[in-house]
Amino acid sequence: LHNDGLKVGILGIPFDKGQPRIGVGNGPRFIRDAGLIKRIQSIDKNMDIKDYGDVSYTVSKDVSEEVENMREYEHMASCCREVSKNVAKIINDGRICLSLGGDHSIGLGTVDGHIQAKSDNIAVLWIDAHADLNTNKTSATGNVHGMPMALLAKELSDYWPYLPGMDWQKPMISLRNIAYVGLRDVDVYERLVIDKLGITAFGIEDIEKYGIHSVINMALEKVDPYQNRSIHVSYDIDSLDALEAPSTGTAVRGGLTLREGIHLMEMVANTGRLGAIDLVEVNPSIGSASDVRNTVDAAIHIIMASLGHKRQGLRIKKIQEMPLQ
Ligand code: HAR
Ligand code: MN
Ligand code: MN
Ligand code: MN
Repeated sequence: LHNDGLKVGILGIPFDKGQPRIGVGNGPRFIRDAGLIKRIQSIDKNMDIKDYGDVSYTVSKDVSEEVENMREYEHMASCCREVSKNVAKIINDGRICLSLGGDHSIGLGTVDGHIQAKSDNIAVLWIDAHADLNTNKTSATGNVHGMPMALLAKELSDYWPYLPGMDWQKPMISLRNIAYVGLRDVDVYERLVIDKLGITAFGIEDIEKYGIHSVINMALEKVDPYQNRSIHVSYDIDSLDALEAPSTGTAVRGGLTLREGIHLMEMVANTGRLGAIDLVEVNPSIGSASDVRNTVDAAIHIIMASLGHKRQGLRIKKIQEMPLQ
């Protein structure tokens, strides 16, 4: 079996201060309560799964200063520092780190932890309707979940003011090793940066044109040309169409189908180099009970595909694997 012996570490990050809506902090609990561990274990009974619980943090004194146009900066900075440490530890334990958000500002901490553990040798797929590439000068909202990519990128470090208490965070990833998939709601300045710096970005129009399979092959070819990097998939649930995943803070119609989301994760799983996954922006306070069920279920399907679950449409289990009557 391809994934026999896979080791996984689960980290809950119930952080909601990167955006204005309440509820997204309950994402980890809802995803766990929907049977996450049992369903992952069903992929392979030999898989070694460890739940590391939820990250907690206190706002530290060195981040007490306000930063212009960054709401709840001190919370984001303090939380992400803990997230980074925890993610690095899980990866150093030899596990694929599955981080459950929380809003997407936590991506700063998860990618940073992955960078620390793999000494820079990572590639990032940012699967999202949004680019999350604003600085505090370009953001129209001040919501920090729209900023993690700009904080992570080496090439953008000169565009930030001094950020108190963020000295632990080194913008070590080059935009060369980052690709977007699923974009369809990008701000003017974000678009300017994408074009000017030549960031690999596949908008929803590209998926329409080339199909998800080719798009992911092209994206991986760009960010990991020698096929030797640890892959980080930061999966914003709002990359999916609003009908597939309605319970999220900034839903956008016309997005990925769940089939496309699953297929792209199967492709990443097949590389054998998946190092970390974030599953963010599931907000159980938005929509009806069935909206929440659908959104959480979509999240679990995405996660299962990333950990080696195979759909049984073409490939039926071998006869030897069936239980004897
Ligand atoms: N670009 C907008 C902003 O900066 C909205 C982006 C945030 N929405 C998300 N992130 N869900 O992917 O505020
Ligand atoms: Mn505050
Ligand atoms: Mn996002
Ligand atoms: Mn988004």
